[in-house]
Amino acid sequence: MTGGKFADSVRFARPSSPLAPMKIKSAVFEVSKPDLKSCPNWNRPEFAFIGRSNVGKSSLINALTNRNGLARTSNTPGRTQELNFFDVGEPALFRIVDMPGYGYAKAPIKTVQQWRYLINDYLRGRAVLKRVFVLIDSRHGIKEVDHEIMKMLDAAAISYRIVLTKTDKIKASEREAVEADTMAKLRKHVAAYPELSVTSAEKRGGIDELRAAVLEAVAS
Ligand SMILES: Nc1nc2c(ncn2[C@@H]2O[C@H](COP(=O)(O)OP(=O)(O)OP(=O)(O)O)[C@@H](O)[C@H]2O)c(=O)[nH]1
Ligand SMILES: [Mg+2]
Repeated sequence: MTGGKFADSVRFARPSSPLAPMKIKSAVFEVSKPDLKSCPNWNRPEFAFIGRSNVGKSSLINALTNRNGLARTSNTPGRTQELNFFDVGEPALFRIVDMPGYGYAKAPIKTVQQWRYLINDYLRGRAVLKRVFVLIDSRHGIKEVDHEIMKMLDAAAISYRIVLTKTDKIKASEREAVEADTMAKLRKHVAAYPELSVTSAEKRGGIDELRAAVLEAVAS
């Protein structure tokens, strides 16, 4: 991990143990935008969280930043409808972007198309996008619609990391099976990071490790 500006912006809570979790000192909502062209022309790196509707994107952002209610969550799929930008660090060093979900079959076709265009435009056209976190519900594994997004990221040479979510909802044996299946699938994708993050926002499982992965990507 580097020092200087980076070390000033995030607090490393390592008083006694090198394994103590790194913390994010500050995270604030900045702005919501409905399309790529209205996104501000910022120069800080961005880290986007994408995945199917209801996979737990907003909940995971709240867990990572230790800020309940920072990103709005809901039982009803389709809660996040625009690109939501959160400024992280003090002074601000990078942005986290919460995105609408894809693959929500019950939403009106026009709405689904709009989200799809927004996601594709943003992922392919955002110069400051540094890494994408692709969330996969651990109960379902990688579906065709996830596979399509992963292929698009491969083609655009955007590096991404797969994150399994909601692991508190499955048994340990099911978790092992979905981890193995997901690893086998992601090895076929050139832009996918060859490791999995396994998380539960609800029980805080894997959150410290994922936060470390985000902060390492920021510092890289
Ligand atoms: N049990 C459990 N529930 C979770 C977890 N993460 C999210 N949820 C629940 O799943 C639902 C959807 O979570 P969100 O964070 O709103 O999901 P999202 O991907 O942002 O959804 P959209 O914005 O609608 O695409 C909410 O009811 C959350 O409380 C988790 O780790 N465990
Ligand atoms: Mg959301």
